[in-house]
Amino acid sequence: MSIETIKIVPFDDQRPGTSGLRKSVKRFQIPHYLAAFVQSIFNTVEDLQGATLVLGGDGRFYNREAIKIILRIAAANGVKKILLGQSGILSTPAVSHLIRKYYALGGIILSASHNPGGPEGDFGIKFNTTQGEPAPEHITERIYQNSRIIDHYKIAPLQAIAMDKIGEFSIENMQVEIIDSVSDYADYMETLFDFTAIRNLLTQGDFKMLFDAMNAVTGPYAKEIFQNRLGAARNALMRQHPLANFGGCHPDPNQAHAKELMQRLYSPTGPNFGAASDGDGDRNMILGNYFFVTPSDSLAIMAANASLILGYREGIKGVARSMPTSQAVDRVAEQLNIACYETPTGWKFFANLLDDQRISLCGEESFGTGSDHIREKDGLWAILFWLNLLAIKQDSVENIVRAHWAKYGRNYYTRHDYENINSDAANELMQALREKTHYLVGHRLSGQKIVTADDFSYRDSVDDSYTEQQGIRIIFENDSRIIFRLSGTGTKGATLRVYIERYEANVQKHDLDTQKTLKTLIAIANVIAKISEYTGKKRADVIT
Ligand code: G16
Repeated sequence: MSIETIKIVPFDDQRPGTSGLRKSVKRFQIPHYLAAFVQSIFNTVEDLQGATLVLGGDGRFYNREAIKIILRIAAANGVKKILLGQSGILSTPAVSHLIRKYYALGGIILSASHNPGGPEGDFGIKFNTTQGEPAPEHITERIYQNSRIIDHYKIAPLQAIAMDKIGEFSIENMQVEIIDSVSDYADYMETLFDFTAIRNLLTQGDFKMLFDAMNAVTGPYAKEIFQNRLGAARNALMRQHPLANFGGCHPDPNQAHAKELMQRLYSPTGPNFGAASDGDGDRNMILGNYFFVTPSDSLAIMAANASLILGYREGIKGVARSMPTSQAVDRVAEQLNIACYETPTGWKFFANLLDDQRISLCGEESFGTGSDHIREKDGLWAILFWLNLLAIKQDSVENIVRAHWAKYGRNYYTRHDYENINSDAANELMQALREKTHYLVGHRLSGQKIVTADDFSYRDSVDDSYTEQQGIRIIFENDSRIIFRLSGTGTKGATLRVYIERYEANVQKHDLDTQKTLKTLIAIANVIAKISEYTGKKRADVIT
């Protein structure tokens, strides 16, 4: 073996955020930057010697270069085998599934998720553990602490790496198996959903669907699942070819960034069903003709209907949502008489609840829904769930949502994002709010009494781990909420997220404009947090 040891000076900015280490591509291209972080992962993870790991990414710029470096470092650190997606491509949900299916020690996912790609865009790396879940905070913190003191990494010599053809080769003593990126995942989906019913929906009658892969990782998965296995029409997919810069788009499946999809759905001749997923395939957006389903409602509707779906026929054990996600699913859980957990933002906080079989479904307002089938949120899974539901109910997306509201009430919901603001100003805004929470309880604002004002903290009921400062909550006596939080996934300055929610039981009032009906709460949020003063912005940059 001719393993080299490369001496380095540690980097001081490798603390993982909400979902792994995300930085600009340019930062990752600095010599030794990626290698140092990968070595910190390997220094931290136990039982690495002789282990199998899964490796792949969303195909963004720098994916292939990063894979070549990671393979050489893995070989030098005693990894026995790497399962690598063909051409370096694997969606985040597919990695989670492969780790579980092949009993791997863990996996490395290369993605900055919904952040833009290309040489001027972002790159990212995250480590998932044995159950296929994002590494919990105590592991990411150990990786970070290691990254501050690391003074060398080990690497196998440079060699040609053929990652485009299914097959096997070795680097030193490590075996690399190039696997089909799609088939294991697609096979798994067939066990969870009634593909015959969905195929009938898509091929008989005049039902039309349109899926926007946003030139990101899910294109090949969508082609195999929707077209090859389910018979969707040739024109049912848009932007299905993965591109290193996502065609210059922001691969975030929401109303602001999937504009063409929105336009095509908001048309009298538009499809009955529309959907999109993000850079690495874990997020989803669900649309009907002239109709947008909020991610929070989507979770609630899934929970209410899960027992109709093949993989969940036995019923669901419990549900969980991140704190800023609307409380729509809480009402379903109450009716089903199952537990409902409220966790901090970040999929990793669901992992213990899933592993301990306390919950079957979980979701987040940030366009993420998933279940105990893997340990990541799963965009195509959510879309298949909806298609399966449409096939069973033989009704429109809009009617299904309206019937749900009629039964449970409607949680009007919006999120206002103030992007790329000065980090110091953002932290000052949050600190000022934190101080205000001490005297807000009991006060009335626009006639509504505040019953809770705090900075959300969470104690994990499975392993007793504790997390604090997870977002300022202002909750009113009528269940309305205003939540303030700083994003943990951005790479430029800070992003302030303001989440606003109001519950409406009266079915006669389920057809109001969301922004208008939440106007008073939005105004209160601006005043309490002095948003314009701190950010210099009069309006949010993105409203979803
Ligand atoms: C990541 C996490 C999600 C989380 C989201 C929040 O999503 O995986 O669990 O909800 O970040 O983002 P922020 O901190 O910016 O609000 P993704 O899709 O970027 O991996």
